[in-house]
Amino acid sequence: MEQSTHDARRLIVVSNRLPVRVTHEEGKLRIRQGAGGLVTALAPVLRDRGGLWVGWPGATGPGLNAVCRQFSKDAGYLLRPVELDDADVAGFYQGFSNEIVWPLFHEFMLPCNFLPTYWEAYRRANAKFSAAVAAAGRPDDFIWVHDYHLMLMAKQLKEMGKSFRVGFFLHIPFPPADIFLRLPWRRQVVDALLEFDLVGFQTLKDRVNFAESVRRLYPGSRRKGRGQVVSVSSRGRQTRIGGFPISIDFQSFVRDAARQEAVAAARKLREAFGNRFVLFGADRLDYSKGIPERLNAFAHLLESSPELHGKVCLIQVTVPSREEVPMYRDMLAQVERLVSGINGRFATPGWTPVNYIYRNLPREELITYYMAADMCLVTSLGDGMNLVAKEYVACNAALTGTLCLSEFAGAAMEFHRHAAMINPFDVEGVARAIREAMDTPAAVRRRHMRALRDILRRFDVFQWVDSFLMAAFSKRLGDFPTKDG
Ligand code: GDG
Repeated sequence: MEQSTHDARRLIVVSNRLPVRVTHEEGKLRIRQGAGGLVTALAPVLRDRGGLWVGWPGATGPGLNAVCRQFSKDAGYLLRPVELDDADVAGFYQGFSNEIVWPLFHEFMLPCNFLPTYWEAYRRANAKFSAAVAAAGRPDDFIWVHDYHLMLMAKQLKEMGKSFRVGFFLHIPFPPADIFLRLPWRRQVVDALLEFDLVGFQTLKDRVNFAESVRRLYPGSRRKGRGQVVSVSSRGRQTRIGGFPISIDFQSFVRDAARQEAVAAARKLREAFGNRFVLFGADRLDYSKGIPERLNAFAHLLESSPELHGKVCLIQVTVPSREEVPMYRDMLAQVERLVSGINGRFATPGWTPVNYIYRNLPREELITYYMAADMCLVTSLGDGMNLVAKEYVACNAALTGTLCLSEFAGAAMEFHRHAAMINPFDVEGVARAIREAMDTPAAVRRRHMRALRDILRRFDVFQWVDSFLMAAFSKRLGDFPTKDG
């Protein structure tokens, strides 16, 4: 019943970036579908309903609308580019989004730069996205807004006289109230979020944090319901809030990891490392991912366990990110210093402790590393979910690997029973987890990996889309069915 209600509606997805890569090649604009779980999960839904994706293409120039139209024809759903000017990019994207919301929501106070001009730019840019939706939307469309760049849209759409049903999903954590309430524009942000019909968070912890901020700002607010989706009412308005842990297209990773080429490449990679225990990490270069902490823990392992020299190595893939922000440039220098410090100190002929890769690998290559690694290190200091953890599990059909997972990643909520859980700030604890994994009998590893894969098989990204949409259209609160009911 519920399914048919939401199936009937056209969907408009809104995200800061369109799910495409637009590049200038030989003086012309080229457009390609971006990678990533979100677009994989949403593209078929958009195609089925004749939907629309609204966002910033990242590049601009004459011919942009034409390449978007061409892409729309091929992809089966429409792209609606929102053009941002340099001032928007500086104040809204680099400023408010990346120098305020990103650090604050990940509980890093020091990088926060609470410039009032950033707030103005944020409002202005959000209004551009809202205007694009207002112009393209039909009254019975469902608008699904993604992430922290666009928290003001439901309110702005109402101010524009539009009464769409609007849902929001936050991909990053929602911080504890004592952190969130330091935001100078906290009331405006909370008021705007409460204008959505449904606000989705990665975990119940994020939902609880949000509800607590609402309660602190509006002591008269009330919570109703139990389970995955509850409602908060404040000043006469009811908003549904829920936990919807995002996932990956599990079967596509399983398929790609089963390809003959992938199996052969993983075998070759393993041979290159011999009998060594291979640790693996892959992250965007971001302070929330705990890369220096991971390197420090690895250095501690080598320092405290000389018998492991030559027997263990770390492959660290770091993907360039936000290179225009000074703090990210500083972090790159810090990571490179740490890597060369470890290698300089411990390397011997034939053994390089840290294999450092600073580029975006093609997906097939990333999968090869996932398949070959004995342990994946996810040491986030804060993370909405962490899809690397899930992709590693999906690629480990051989059931030989161990997932080492930060208790501060959203994925911990689902995976904590079967991963080696660590506090990323505790170098001794992380080093211990690595040593223990090296000594864990194969049968125990298999059991845990199988259990992790069972969780992922049931909760994949398609189930995530379904449960969010069902919750958005249902009148009831509580839990929303999974793929198998
Ligand atoms: C935000 C939230 C939340 C990494 N290296 C390469 C590569 N990757 C891909 C992985 C994965 C993605 O990047 C990273 O996803 P994460 O979830 O780990 O992190 P964020 O980018 O910070 O994402 C996060 C997510 O939104 C979804 O809601 O889980 O908490 O911060 O898919 O595969 N991909 C390729 N080459 C690489 O070298 N091709």
